[in-house]
Amino acid sequence: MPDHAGPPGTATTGAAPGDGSTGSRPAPRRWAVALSGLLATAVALAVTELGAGAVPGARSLVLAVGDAVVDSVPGWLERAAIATLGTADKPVLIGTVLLVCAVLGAVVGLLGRRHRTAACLAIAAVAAVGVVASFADGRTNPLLAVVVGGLGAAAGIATLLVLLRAAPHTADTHADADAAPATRAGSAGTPDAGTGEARGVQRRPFLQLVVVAAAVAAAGATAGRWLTSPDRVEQIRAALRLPAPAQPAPPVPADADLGIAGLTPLFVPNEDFYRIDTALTIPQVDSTTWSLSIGGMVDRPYRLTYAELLAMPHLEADITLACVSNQVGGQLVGNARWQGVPLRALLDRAGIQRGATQLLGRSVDGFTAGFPVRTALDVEDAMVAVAMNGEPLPARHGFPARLVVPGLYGYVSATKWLTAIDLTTFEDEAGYWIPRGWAREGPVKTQSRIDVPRATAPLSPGRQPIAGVAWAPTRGIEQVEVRVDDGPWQSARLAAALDVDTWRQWVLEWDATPGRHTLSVRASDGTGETQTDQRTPVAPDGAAGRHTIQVVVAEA
Ligand SMILES: Nc1nc2c(c(=O)[nH]1)N[C@H]1C(S)=C(S)[C@@H](COP(=O)(O)O)O[C@H]1N2
Ligand SMILES: [Mo]
Repeated sequence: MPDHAGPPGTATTGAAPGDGSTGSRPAPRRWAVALSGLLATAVALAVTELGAGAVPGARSLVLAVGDAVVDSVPGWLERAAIATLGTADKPVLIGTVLLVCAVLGAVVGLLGRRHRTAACLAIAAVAAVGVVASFADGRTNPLLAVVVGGLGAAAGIATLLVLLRAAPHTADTHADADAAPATRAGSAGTPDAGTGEARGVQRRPFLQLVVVAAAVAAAGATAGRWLTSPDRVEQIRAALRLPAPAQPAPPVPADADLGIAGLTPLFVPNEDFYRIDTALTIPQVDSTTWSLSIGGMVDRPYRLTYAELLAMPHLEADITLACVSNQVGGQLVGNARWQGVPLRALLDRAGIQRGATQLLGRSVDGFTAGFPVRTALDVEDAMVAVAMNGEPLPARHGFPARLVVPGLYGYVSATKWLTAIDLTTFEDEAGYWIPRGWAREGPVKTQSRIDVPRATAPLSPGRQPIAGVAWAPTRGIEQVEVRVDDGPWQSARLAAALDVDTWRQWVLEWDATPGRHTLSVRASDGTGETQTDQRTPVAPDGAAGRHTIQVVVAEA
């Protein structure tokens, strides 16, 4: 009696290690090969995850595929997905990629039932898709992607071969008495069944290997995710000490924040600050291995580590950041105190070459945003920021470094998880959103918003504030006016101005009378320009129009 305690099938597969017919030899059971393929794919993915976590500059192939999907779907579909799925769009996408991998894995296993070489090649092909997706968005070092993908494929193929050899057969002449009894003899309904031999299904050794493969996959994936986990980067971030800025922001006047209940605070706390980005998962960038390169059309390209960036003289500035997708009256705008290195200092050191017209920021996640070189040099306080409201940038707002440029919408300027600043031209390369239907240049439009009263809140008659915020970064807010119903435009009281780049709170005391009322606001910026009444949609260059709300005041 042959001993099959070792990897079963070693004696029988020697004749047909690869493709080709297995002759009269029984084929492994379908469920077993499907499971083998699934696990082989899982092990392959886990190894790529581990590689992505362990090697700086490498990145998850699963996420690369997800991002490639996001990048290649038409803009309208991306917006529709965001509209219908909301913040669930990203988990749904990643889940879909994993599900497709699982199905492909099972199919690969079934293929491996009779065609092992083909199945091995199929696993390599799945890994290759991930590698190619990594090339496409250019966010990983291509060589690292090949290495990580290759290791994953090798691990997957090895797993597949081991499991296929061990997979129980529909009929097996070498039935092992210790294995599960042949209770299902004849029930499989395969052509091989019913040879009259004792049919043992060698399940136990196979299932042991299944457990091992599943454990390897789970451990690899967990370790890989841990290495890039928020917890780890959060620990690094929490231990950081920021230098005192060489050029601190001017003191905040006492009456810069009116302190009205329900009114957005002058500085939006980091936890409440709006977040907009295309990232599937918040990039967790290790500041100890991160660096920023300054290159392209410059005389002296160079690279800075995080420590070097911290060692340069810092500037502190209060800058209101706005999203081009902000609707009139919307919440995609916020004000924070930023600290970082002035862009001009970084550019002077590199020496900008004649002909460079665009400064393109590149993110570790492949996102890019570009704006005129002139803006980078002329707009005071444009910076590579490392801190937000007195703490290192939160991961979701771009840790370890991001661009902040007063007066420009985020989509053309505020690159988070910044990894490179390239001097180029607008003809040579366009930022992420430009080919997706957004304007090449994105100056922030003068806007104002009513925060108080809330349109939905029940109001009682009598004296109460109408209050909100108004912004026109780089130009400043000169005047805010409020109109009740068809009355005259009345000047609101403005909070003290911090800076032209900072929004201003405003308030108008209103003697509310019972009934339904329409409240409108309009701001005038430092150039004397007043907000237009003409509403335009957010695309292509930001919403225009005045915020108007309806309120109902109860009877006394
Ligand atoms: N890497 C990266 N940076 C990015 C984006 C992005 O999608 N990816 N979105 C930009 C846009 S559209 C805006 S409005 C701001 C928002 O910055 P916040 O999320 O810190 O508020 O980030 C900008 N920087
Ligand atoms: Mo944005």
